[in-house]
Amino acid sequence: MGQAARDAAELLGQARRVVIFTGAGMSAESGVPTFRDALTGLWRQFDAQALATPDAFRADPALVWGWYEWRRATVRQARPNAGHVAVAAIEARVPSSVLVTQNVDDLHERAGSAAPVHLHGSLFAPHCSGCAQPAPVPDLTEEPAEGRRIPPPRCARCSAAVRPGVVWFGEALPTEALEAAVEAASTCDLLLTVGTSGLVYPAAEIPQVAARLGAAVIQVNPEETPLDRVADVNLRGPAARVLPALVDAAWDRPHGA
Ligand code: BJW
Ligand code: ZN
Repeated sequence: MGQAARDAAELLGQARRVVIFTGAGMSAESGVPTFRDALTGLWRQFDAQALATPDAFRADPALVWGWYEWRRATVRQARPNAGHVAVAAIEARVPSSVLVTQNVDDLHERAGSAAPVHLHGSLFAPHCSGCAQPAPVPDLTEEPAEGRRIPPPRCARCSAAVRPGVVWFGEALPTEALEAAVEAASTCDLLLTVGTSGLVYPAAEIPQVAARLGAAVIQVNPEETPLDRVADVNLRGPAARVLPALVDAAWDRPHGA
């Protein structure tokens, strides 16, 4: 084990209040493409930053709804990886820990995390674009409908188009979730950021808030990110390998062994 890994294990083993802050890299090893790699195969002709906007949905609802149907199907076929399981293990070890995720999948829940704070909503909570009434999640299509336009269902109450329950560019984050995340980051002694590019605001402020108020910050990411300079320890590697090793080193083995 290298010095960075030993330092991280020491910090985690001693922390009383931990915030785990996750992004798309967390689910990459489950086969869910990251946001910046989101448009694979037939979707490659589009731009994710342009599709994840209210304007795109207004201009071509079937294109945007089809993309989200395909992503929902991809996530349903995916399984939590060893990294998600390690996150749930940290929560079990440190009772006053808070999991804050930017991810719109449900892999943390399926790995045993009881109540992740979802800053960017969920693929599984569509609602009406007119009256905001929650709409039922559509049935699983047999195959992910890659590259297909699918017209969104209509709201049972007002007949406006149903939209994905995610936060698009230019939209406000859910107030309760953002407040819970800021509160947790302001009062933790350790923040563990995993698999996020740290490019999208205001979510990217969360690790910065923790650091500014004196918490230690550990980052897990195979690549460099703007959060490198915020982090006290950078663990360069994939979440499904690095996180289980970190948990083992923090609690299951004597330090220095
Ligand atoms: C691995 C790995 C492995 C790979 N293990 N790691 C300040 C400055 C400039 C602009 C702004 C600003 N403040 C706000 C803005 C505008 C905008 C913004 O931030 N733009 C930037 C791009 C510049 N922000 C907004 O518009 C936000 N709203 C807002 O500000 O509202 C203001 C307002 C207030 C009041 C009223 C009205 C308005 C909303 C942002 C919403 C973001 N939504 C998305 C889409 C969700 C739905 C969907 O999924 O389709 O959320 S965008 C997308 O990015 C998604 C993600 O949650 C988010 C973050 O991405 P993430 O998770 O970091 O993924 P990637 O792909 O970027 O990175 C993956 C990382 O994993 C990489 O680093 C890899 O190396 C790593 N990795 N394999 C570990 N195995
Ligand atoms: Zn409606």
